[in-house]
Formats: sequence, C-alpha cells, structure tokens
Amino acid sequence: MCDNEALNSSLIAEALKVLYAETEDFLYRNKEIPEISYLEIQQDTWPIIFLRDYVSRNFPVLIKGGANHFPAVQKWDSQFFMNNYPEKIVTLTVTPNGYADGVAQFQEESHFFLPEEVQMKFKDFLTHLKEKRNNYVTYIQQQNSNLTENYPELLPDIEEFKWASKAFNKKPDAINFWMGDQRAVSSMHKDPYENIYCVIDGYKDFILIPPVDLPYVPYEKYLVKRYKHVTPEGFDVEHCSNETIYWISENPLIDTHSLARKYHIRVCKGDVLYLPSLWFHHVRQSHECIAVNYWYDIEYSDLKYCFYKMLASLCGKSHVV
Ligand SMILES: O=C(O)CCC(=O)C(=O)O
Repeated sequence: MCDNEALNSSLIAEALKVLYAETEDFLYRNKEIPEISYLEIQQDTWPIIFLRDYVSRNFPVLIKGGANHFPAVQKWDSQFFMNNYPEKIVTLTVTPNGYADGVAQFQEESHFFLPEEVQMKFKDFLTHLKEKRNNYVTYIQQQNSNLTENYPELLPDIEEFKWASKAFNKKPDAINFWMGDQRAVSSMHKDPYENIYCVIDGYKDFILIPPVDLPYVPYEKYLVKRYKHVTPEGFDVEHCSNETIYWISENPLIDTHSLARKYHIRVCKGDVLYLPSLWFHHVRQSHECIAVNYWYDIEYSDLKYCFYKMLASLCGKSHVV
C-alpha cells in the first residue's frame, strides 16, 4: 500500500532539492553580488538593462558611486547636522544592545524585542552617538518615509532615481533616513519592497540570502516584549500581553551551518545597492553611518510572488509570508 503522505513529503523534499540545485547552477554559482560603475547607469538604455538583468531575475546589484551626484554625499555628516539642525526634534529608537526588532535573551529565554521609541533634539542624539555609552544604543531608523515626512528640508540634497521609478513604473512608496550607532544591527528579515539603498556617509555591511532559500531559513515563534525607560544604568521591559511573532532564529554572525546561501557585501559612501523584494537581509554599519533608501511596493501580480507563496507553503512556512 502506498502511504500518500510519505509519498507527498518525499516528492516535496525531492522538488526542494531540485530547486536548490537548479538555482545553484544558474543563479548562485558565483556567490558574488555584481558590481557596476555609476557610468553604466548614465546610459539611456540603463532602465531596460536594470529591468532585464536584475529586477526580472530578482538579483541584487551594487552600483559603485551611484549616488555620488547627490549633494548629500558631499554635505551630510554628524557635524553638518550639529551645525544646521541642532534644535530639530528627531524620533529614534533606543535599545540596550543594538537589536531593535530582534531576538534577545531575557530571564533565560529568547524573546522578540521591540525598541523604545523616543524623541530628542538632533544635538542630543549626536552627543549620544559621540559618547557611545554602554547599554545605550541609538538609531534613527523609522521606516515610515521619515525623510519626506520629518526632514523635508533635506530633500533638495537627494533625488529620486528616475531609472528606478521608470523600471518599476511607479513612485517610491517610502523614502527613509537612517543614522546610527555602530552597535545597532538590523536582524535578518525581509520586506515586501524593491529597495534602492544609498549610503551617504560611512558604510553598511549587508548579509543577504535569496528568497529561494526560504526552506533553509529557520523561524521560531517568540513572545513580543518592548524595551522601556532605557538608560545606561538599566531598562524596563513591557510585556505585550500574549502577542507572538514568527522571526528568524538564526544569527548569521554566529550560526553559519545552514544551507541558506549567504552573500556579504559592503555598501560604501556614495554607493547604491539594489536589494530585490523578499531577499533576506541582515545589516551592520560604521559608527554615525548615514543612509537613505527608496522603497517601491512589490508587484503582487508578478508570477515570482505567486511561486514564492507556493514555496512557503511547500516548506511549511505560509505563516511567515
Ligand atoms: O540599514 C538598516 O539597518 C536596515 C535596512 C533595511 O532593513 C531595509 O532597507 O529594508
């Protein structure tokens, strides 16, 4: 007698192996993110090349110097903000360990922690960055189009990438401003956005995992907590009732054993990274690093997204998509 369930699961396991092997040969054999020069994006044909070689293949590309023409790249650093906007109120996150939206140990168990969100004057934020006190890590990292919403005076120093808006055939859904402490880490996650990520000052180190490796990205269910009243001397913890979240349990800086294929890429001052939708990313940064990114809504009517949902279902991860 044929055991249908066993047959199905062995067929699925076989199919997942095929997917891994096929993508190894055609997509991921070289294990490097392509790098191109800003000169390539000057050509009239660039939007179509970008669409053909990267967007449609859902593959990242690093454009060296792609944002060098932004006045921001010449102007923005901590001193610029101290001189020009000392009294401006900024919204930022504070954590004792640098992990906002990440897994941390509390009372000998792992929990998912949200950061404390606070407002202060820009000059006070910059002083915190300079002082780099223990157990007090600050990061401007709101992801609600904070650049257009909270810093409209900075808009003349950057510009929308016309080639990206042309290729995606839409305007960015959000333009975000990031500035923070070297100890602040964005833990491995993915977003439903096409991401054009520009480093304005300092550098960012990305670890990337392609969406096709979802079967090998381990998730666990965590209770949600929130840091409160964070100071260098200590913090309180708010228990978000019985709220739970599925989050990636592997820290790529420590756990290197999974089959998931990882790319390491440094994005330097003036560089632009195209990070396709649904790619997992883990991000670290140099101290006082400043970045701007443009999020374009994912194309849900794209067949790739439908296949991704099927993959999630086949590997028992529908709840994380
Ligand atoms: O820069 C960071 O810390 C995180 C960036 C990120 O997660 C994003 O752009 O989606």
